[in-house]
Amino acid sequence: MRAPAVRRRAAAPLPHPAELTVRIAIIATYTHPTRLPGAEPSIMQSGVPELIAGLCPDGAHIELYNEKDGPVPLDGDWDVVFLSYLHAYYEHTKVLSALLRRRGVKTVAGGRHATHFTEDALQHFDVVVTGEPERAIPALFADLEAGQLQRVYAGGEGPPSAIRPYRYDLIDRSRSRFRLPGVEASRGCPFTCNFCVLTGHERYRMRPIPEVIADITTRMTWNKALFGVMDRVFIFYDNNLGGNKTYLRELCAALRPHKLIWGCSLTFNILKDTELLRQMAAAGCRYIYTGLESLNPASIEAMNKGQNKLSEVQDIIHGAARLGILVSFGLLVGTDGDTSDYLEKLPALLLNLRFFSVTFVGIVCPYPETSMFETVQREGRLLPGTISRDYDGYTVCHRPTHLHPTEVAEHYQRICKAVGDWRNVGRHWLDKLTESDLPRYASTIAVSGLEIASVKRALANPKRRYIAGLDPIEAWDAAQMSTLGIEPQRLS
Ligand code: B12
Ligand code: SF4
Repeated sequence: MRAPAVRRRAAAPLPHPAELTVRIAIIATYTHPTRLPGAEPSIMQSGVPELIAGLCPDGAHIELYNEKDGPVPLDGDWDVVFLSYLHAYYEHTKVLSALLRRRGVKTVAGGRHATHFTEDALQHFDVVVTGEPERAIPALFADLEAGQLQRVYAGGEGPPSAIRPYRYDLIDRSRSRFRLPGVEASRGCPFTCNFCVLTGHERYRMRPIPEVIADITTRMTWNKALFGVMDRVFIFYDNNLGGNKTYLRELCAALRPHKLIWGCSLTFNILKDTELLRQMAAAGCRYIYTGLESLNPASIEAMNKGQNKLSEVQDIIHGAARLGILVSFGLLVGTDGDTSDYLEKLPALLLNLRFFSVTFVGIVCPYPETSMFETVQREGRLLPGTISRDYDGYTVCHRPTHLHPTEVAEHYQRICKAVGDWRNVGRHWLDKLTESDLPRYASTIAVSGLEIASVKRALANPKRRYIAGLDPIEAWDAAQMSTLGIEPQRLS
């Protein structure tokens, strides 16, 4: 066991906290939807490690890890470990924290789950940071240096100009083979979908455009893997890059001269604005992810997602493709508007629309901070035995209005198989490859086919039931929790 000493540089006078030579690891944790062990290296990874690294003292020794890329060595010589996790990774992250704390390493939790469940997290981590990290992390290091580490640092919601440049230089590409570099231009979202963890919590705020461009053009490091296909390609991490049209137009104008290729997430209303899409294409956008969620009007209404106009879906997909942008959609099953009849027909509806690029199929999840959670809890519809691990977007955690949980689970598996089927991927390639000759459009289409095929990877565990309370957590985590005396977080 090693004492959690904070190393200082040898030279006097007393160093400013900004110069502490503390040894830090920053880990974005991960557990797979199948609940089987195994990594899933991919383009999409959390950007939190390089974000927090940019807020750490100069001179600190910093290592970044994304567990999605592979296991993290827990015997590292670190003083402080920051852990970022989504709700479903909480049980696993508690285990990692316990193993690190046993060796005297200080652990710091942060993110949306830690912000909502601060008291619970305090039982498992030395420090909990709530809200955004820009003010909290420097304060934490100043206190660490002074030997007065607090238990909670409340970051709140800061001005977007406070976002510091990400430490792209610390990304280890030998571990993160496929991931693309990412940047934030905005935070929050102006919409209020009933299932979204942002709703009512995160106002839409935009960074000054020169700072975004400076990060991209002077600090970003490119992934040279895959024979140059990913060279000079990046993603925006924004939940909704289109939250303010004027800002997006100006951002595109500023990006255009740099001749880069990028992808982003934004909402349906932007996809209808052909002129704006044209400007995005000219600025290098080749990929847009949108939460379409459903092709059933009653389900869209139940989700409070009125910005999605279903009658326009087909025009939008093919209009964007002609401009050289692939639109990929996410679909959710198990919402209150869903019926067995609609879910049965869904694969056929997708086929009729020539709409093959669904890259995410999920089961709608009542995250505890959402209005959806309030409703299903008030109405006694949460399934008994639900724990945080079940909040992964692949597990039925409540009883929808018109469906039994087992029906949701069955439809979900059938739809994943249909969407991820190689015949569907083949149709996607045939349909889209010729729609534009803009540079990199073809490689976007080719790579996205693999993303579509990956939808069925969530089904790789034949024992999985996809219903809260019925699927055990990962064997390794369960064994560690039993040894360490850690209880799962019960949500119902
Ligand atoms: C990359 C990504 C993924 C990756 C990697 C996830 C990972 N390992 O963390 C993959 C592909 C695995 C994934 C999967 C899913 N994701 Co996802 N994903 C994202 C995405 C696009 C970017 C995350 C990111 O890097 N953001 C940039 C960082 C800087 O911001 P941030 O994560 O919001 O963190 C802020 C604070 O919370 C805080 N913070 C976060 N961690 C920490 C840690 C410390 C120590 C501190 C101090 C601060 C801190 O600092 C940040 C700045 O304020 C976000 C959208 C978004 N813009 O955030 C969705 C998002 C996180 N995903 C979401 C969802 C719903 C899912 C899925 C269910 C499917 C889906 N709809 O896409 C699955 C399953 C997740 C699960 N099992 O629970 C939701 C929220 C989920 C949740 N549990 O809260 C988001 C917010 C999208 C949305 N609006 O619906 N996702
Ligand atoms: S549009 Fe997307 S990010 Fe915005 S509230 Fe709805 S689900 Fe959340």
